[in-house]
Amino acid sequence: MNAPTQFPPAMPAFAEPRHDWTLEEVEALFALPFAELVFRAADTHRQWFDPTEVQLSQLLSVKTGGCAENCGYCSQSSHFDTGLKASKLMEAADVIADAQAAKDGGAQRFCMGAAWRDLKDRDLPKVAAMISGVKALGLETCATLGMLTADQAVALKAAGLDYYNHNLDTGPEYYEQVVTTRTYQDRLDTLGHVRDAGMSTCCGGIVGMGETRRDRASLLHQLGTLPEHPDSLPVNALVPIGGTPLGDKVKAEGELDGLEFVRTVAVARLVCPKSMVRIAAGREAMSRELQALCFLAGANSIFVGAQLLTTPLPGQGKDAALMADLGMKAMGAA
Ligand code: SAM
Ligand code: DTB
Ligand code: SF4
Repeated sequence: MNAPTQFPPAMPAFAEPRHDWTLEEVEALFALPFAELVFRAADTHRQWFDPTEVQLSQLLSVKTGGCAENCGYCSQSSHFDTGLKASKLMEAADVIADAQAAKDGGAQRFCMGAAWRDLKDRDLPKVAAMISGVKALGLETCATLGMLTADQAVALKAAGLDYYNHNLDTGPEYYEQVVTTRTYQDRLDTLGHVRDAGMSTCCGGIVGMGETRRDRASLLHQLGTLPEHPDSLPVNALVPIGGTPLGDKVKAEGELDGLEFVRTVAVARLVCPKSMVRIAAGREAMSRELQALCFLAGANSIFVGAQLLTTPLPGQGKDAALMADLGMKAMGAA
């Protein structure tokens, strides 16, 4: 009998993080046979993590709607009529009470999101009070407040902020189809300020906005060639919002195939092997089987609770049942 052939060529025995990825290499990963890609991603996943553990974050929209940016997917942009009711910045005490409830529900990280183009210095004291209050509960803290200056990043770090979420959203080539009120470089600059201030970065993007596979590869190429890979890498599946240009486009043209979402998760795991790869937005519309495939392909983080910022999540009951059925547990739990 002949010896089994090796197909495709062997992967490196140990997946050390690299920062010199070429776009062609990332595209070649996307093009692997599905089972080979998922196998490689699963192998890399367990080189760095316990594959039965999942990190749990909970979001709160601390300032909803009325945003000046024109992100073509977003329910909160004032450029589009999405029917969302805007509200002003929450009081710190209310945010801290919500964080306590999130902790009681099992969340490890609490992320405060604001529908802002950028953080204004006048809002900094209130935001700092929220962060220090949440941190005092023993939760990891995360915020996503739009663009930051270098000084603001230092101030947030001093208040007790562990993570800052700022997404690249898509590859540079598709970017102008998504948003025109800030540049790709603006996003990279904010990420630089976050790193320089000593905070951990949470940075990813959205798939299913009508982009090509090359655009998805280009996003992951950008993330994989950053000076430091993101500590958390959210892969959002577009939640199509009626009234937004991209939500309406996707409703008319059809949503991204689930297997392509799994491929994106797997390539994220291979390109950024030590990052927490999160199945972020859109999980409510995913079957249990699709989520299980994502975990197999290297996802190890989710948002829990009833909702993200303005869109629903599966919720505690369904998530607990899925974790139990998959034999998975919260990261760090006994
Ligand atoms: N305003 C801040 C900003 O954009 O940087 C922070 C909040 S913003 C809502 C955070 C991220 O949520 C966006 O960068 C985008 O990746 C994601 N997001 C927003 N709406 C989405 C949607 N409908 N579907 C999927 N992801 C979405
Ligand atoms: C991220 O990448 N996904 C989260 C978090 N960062 C802030 C936000 C998803 C928002 C989904 C749409 C909504 O709920 O409004
Ligand atoms: Fe504003 Fe953020 Fe929504 Fe863009 S994604 S419109 S910056 S809230």
